Order: sequence, then C-alpha cells, then structure tokens
Amino acid sequence: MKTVFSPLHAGHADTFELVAGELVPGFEKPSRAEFIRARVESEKLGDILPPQEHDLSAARKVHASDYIDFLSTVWSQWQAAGHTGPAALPYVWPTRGLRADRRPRAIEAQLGYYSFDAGAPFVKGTWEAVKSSCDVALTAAGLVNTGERAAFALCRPPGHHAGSAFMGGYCYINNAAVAAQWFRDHGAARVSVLDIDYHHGNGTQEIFYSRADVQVLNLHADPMAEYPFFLGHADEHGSGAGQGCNHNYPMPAGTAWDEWSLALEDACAKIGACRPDVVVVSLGVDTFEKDPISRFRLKSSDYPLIGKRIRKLGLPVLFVMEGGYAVEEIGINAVGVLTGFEG
Ligand code: Q9C
Ligand code: ZN
Repeated sequence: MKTVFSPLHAGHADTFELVAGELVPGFEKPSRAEFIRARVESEKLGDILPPQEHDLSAARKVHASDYIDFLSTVWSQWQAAGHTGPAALPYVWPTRGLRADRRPRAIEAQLGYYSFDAGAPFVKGTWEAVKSSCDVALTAAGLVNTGERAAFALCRPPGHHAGSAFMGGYCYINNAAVAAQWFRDHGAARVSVLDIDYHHGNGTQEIFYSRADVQVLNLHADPMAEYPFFLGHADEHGSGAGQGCNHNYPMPAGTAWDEWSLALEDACAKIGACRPDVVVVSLGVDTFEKDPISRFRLKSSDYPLIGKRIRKLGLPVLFVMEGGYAVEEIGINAVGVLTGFEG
C-alpha cells in the first residue's frame, strides 16, 4: 500500500490547549506523524509519496467558502491585530442568545464564529499544514481512483471534528469528507465513511447528515461522558434524504476489543448493505489502552484485526489518519491496521 505524506505538517507545532483549566502543550504534535512515517518505512508498507498540490475547490465543496477563506488568513489577521500570544485561540462563541447572523471584523470574534471549541489553535505554520493535509488526502484518493486497492493518507492535522463551517478538536479541514466528496465527483455513486477514531466524528456527520450518497458510520466513546459531548448519540440516523444513512455506535469507558469488534462487525454489515463504490476510513488509534486522553482498551495486537475485517468488505479503501496520542505506539497501531489489511 502506498502512503502519501507531506513534511509541511511540521509547521503546525508548539500549540497549546486547555486541560483542566490549564494551558498545556498540545497533544496533537508533529512527532505523531513522524512516528507513523518511520513505522511505514520499517514495516516496508510501500512507497511514500509527496502530495500533489490541489487548489481549494475540492475543500470548498464540503466547507463554506468563507470558512476556507478564514482559515487561510487567520495567522495574517492575528498578526495584523498586533497579538503576540504563542497561538491564536478563540475565547467567545455566538451561542444561544447571541447573534450568529453577523460576523464581526475582529479576528478574536471570527475565531469563535468559526469554531465549536478552543481546541484548534493557530500558529505560524498552521495553514500550510492544514492545506498540505488536505492535499495528502486528495492525492491518496487519486491513487485509489486509478486502481490501487487501498492507499494511506498520512494526514496531519486530523480532520473529522471539522464541519462545513467550523473547526475544533485539533481539526480544520475535514480531510476524509473532502476525499469522500472527491470520490463522488470522480465516478463513485455512493461512498461510505467508517470513522473508528475514539472521538465521535461530529464534523463528518454534520457535513453529510442530510445526504443519501455518503453513508457515515461512527464507532466512538459515548458523548454523554466524552468529547465532543454534543453529538454522537445512537438516535442520530440522518435527516431528509439522508434518513437512515448515519449510524452511531457510542460505547462506554473501558470498552475493549470484545465489545468494540461487535460494533465494527455491525458497521461493516451496514456498509455491505449500502454497496458503496469506495470506503473512506477515518483512522484514529486513540482507542489504544495507553492513549493519554482516551478511555478505551484496545491493544496493539487488535489493530491488524481491524484491517483484516475492513479488507473482507472487498472494496477499495482510502485510509485517512485522524487521532492517536500515545506517540510511542502510534506507528505500531496505525500501521498495524494497514498491514492487517494487506494480509
Ligand atoms: N483539552 C481527535 O482525536 N480533547 N481530536 C479535549 C481538553 C479534545 C480529539 C480535552 C480531543 C480532540 C482528532
Ligand atoms: Zn480522536
């Protein structure tokens, strides 16, 4: 299997996030991608290719155009405002009782307008990394569309929390959603997105919620207890034409392979029934027992079994990297899925 990877991810570095009332170094850090790349090499998974540059038209098909314009100008606006803090972060949101029908000029306000949390910090190299991550997904999608059985988009930053017009949870552009839409625009009648990251992929769900041409399946921690809290319940099945095309599998803290694999089995049966032309896997490995911010208990030996089950679908697959914060083992676990797929 070929991997697409961009060194530009490394510019998105030295970020910060709020944990228990304290501003701490971000868990979503450059070494994540470097450990995965090193494991792709040592396991001889296949060639590692740079992304081809794409214009932003593919991203604008799932994201609002003004949101993409915002992302590409945050850092320059932040600097023009004279701010000197280490990262641009929102601190005010147009929630219930406030007006979201007007977008203030101030960059502080725009950061809140286009986000649902303070979990998507901007630093100098963030936009270039975000853009390259999207290029990585589109380039790997192109490999699948030209006949590769599967490809690995080693995306960083991740994407599945980003919605049509909001960032959050370390995510800016929804790489998996952009790729799914790209497949639709390049010959696929139906696409399934299988999201196995520990956190519910609220952005992907929001983007495709009313559509019948993109099925979305999410295996994740119960939002009653875990981030992103405000979406991801089992009764969210889609709306309008998309009714019945969204499937959530919320699971409690402590979930291990025995229970998790039953959800995977059910999701795979639903993918089979949908008969998509291609599957996009949002590949998070923060389900790992030693993940520092998560509470599932998958073991390293479980990840190849995930790949093996996905292989059994008998469909072309694009793997898109999402979360996973146990940096020492992130390569073993992510590449474990891919080698399990290869058999
Ligand atoms: N800072 C992905 O795995 N956690 N995003 C907030 C307090 C947010 C995870 C905890 C987790 C976001 C792609
Ligand atoms: Zn996650």
